[in-house]
Amino acid sequence: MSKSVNRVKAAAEAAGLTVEILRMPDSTRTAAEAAAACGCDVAQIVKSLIFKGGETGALKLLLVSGANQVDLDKAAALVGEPLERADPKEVREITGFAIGGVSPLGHLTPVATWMDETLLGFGTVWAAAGAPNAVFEITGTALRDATGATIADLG
Ligand code: 5CA
Repeated sequence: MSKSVNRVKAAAEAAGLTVEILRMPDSTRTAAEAAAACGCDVAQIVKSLIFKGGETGALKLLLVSGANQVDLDKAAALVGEPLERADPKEVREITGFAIGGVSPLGHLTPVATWMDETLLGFGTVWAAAGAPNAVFEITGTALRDATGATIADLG
């Protein structure tokens, strides 16, 4: 298992979660691909999107339902500063995850996190586990608790 997948596993265990990380035979790099691989609705896929604060330069993590597009004005109001898309190289260096495999859990650096309220509307959701073919299934409330995310209307 890759280092970044192991970090997700360790973070889940540290949070008291019993999650099974699945390595899929097909890509789960995008929400649509992940939904096809997991056999779930795209709305149940957790997009782990990294943005950068325009004032502080700090990275922010937005966990967004695959059915929704982030409303950057709403998100900026929640976060308290304008947001821009983070550069993939910086994402890799600071979070330890490459785009397509960014997980809600197991970041190298602690990151302030918000979670789309839509994700609480399902029995379970599926999130990336540190690689573009690795996922895990979790309830929305467990995901919120494990990440310490603030629930918000992000779409
Ligand atoms: N593994 C799946 C879901 S389980 C996944 O990681 N989906 S994702 O939506 O969280 O990650 C793909 C996202 O990465 C895209 O929605 C997009 O917002 C972002 N992304 C793709 N290309 C770039 C890029 N060049 N720079 C910054 N972000 C990017």
